[in-house]
Amino acid sequence: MSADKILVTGANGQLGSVLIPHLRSLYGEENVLATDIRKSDQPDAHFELLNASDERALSALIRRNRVTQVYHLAAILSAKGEENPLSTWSVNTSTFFNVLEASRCAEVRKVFFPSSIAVFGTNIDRELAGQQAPLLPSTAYGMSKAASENWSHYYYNRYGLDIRSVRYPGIVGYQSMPGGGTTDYAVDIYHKAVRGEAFSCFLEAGTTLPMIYMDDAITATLQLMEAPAARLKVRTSYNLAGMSFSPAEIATEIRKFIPNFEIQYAPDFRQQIAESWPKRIDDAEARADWGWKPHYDLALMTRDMIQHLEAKYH
Ligand code: AKB
Repeated sequence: MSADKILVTGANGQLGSVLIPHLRSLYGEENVLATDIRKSDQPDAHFELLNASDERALSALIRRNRVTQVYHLAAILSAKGEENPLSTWSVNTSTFFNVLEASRCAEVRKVFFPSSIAVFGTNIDRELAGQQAPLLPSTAYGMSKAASENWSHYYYNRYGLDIRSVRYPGIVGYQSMPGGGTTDYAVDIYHKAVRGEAFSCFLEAGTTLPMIYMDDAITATLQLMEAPAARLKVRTSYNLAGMSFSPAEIATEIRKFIPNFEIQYAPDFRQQIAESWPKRIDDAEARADWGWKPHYDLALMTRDMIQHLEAKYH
């Protein structure tokens, strides 16, 4: 079998920009094609502009490059998505359909699709969301992810397309900034703290949400994509957990390193989104099926974030 050729959409985003170097070290620099709707500010010989809503362009690119794996990361996130729900639905689902169809009709062997904890709503026990909990999302973003999960299941069963997916919690990392999500505060807070600035939090002090450290998110993604297909029983999307914490808890942890760190609370519309999501995720099936186990908790993550951001800012 010839070498894998990987296509990543949404390559400039929070996850893509960190995942791509990992993919390149696994598959070879020239075998990972990064694409995004906007040009990257980093020079990259293997980058192409691509609007994944453009079915023909996506399909041509997949064929031209003999792509065998697609990581479809392009999406509008939960908070930004509420500004224009219909266009969020349209962008998120149309790009996904384009990936599904282009993959099915070409030589693509595997697709990675990021789902989210946003697929859950207030109809479940928010203390711990199980793998099989019914999905009643509160946002257009969540609805687009829930529907896409079902379409993944459909393409797998009907066409044998090997689509793999996790429901990411909020991703926290020092390498890149998120944009348009409800969990974004958990990245921003570290940047403000290390720069010696006070932080105004758009969620209330006690709002607990599931989160994961970037290193663990990357490990989980690669582990799932490398797992033998026969072991994967969930073909919608796997629950994935890292840790859970509230803004007050992260502030307490930060103060162990930066004692004079100040936080104020000014909840906005994102509070309601956060309150519709579970506080904790039960990822027993990911652990059993492909050996998932997170490494980072809040204390370890905080130490690492602060160390890296100190080096960046001071
Ligand atoms: C968001 O906040 O929208 C994302 C997510 C949890 O999917 N980070």
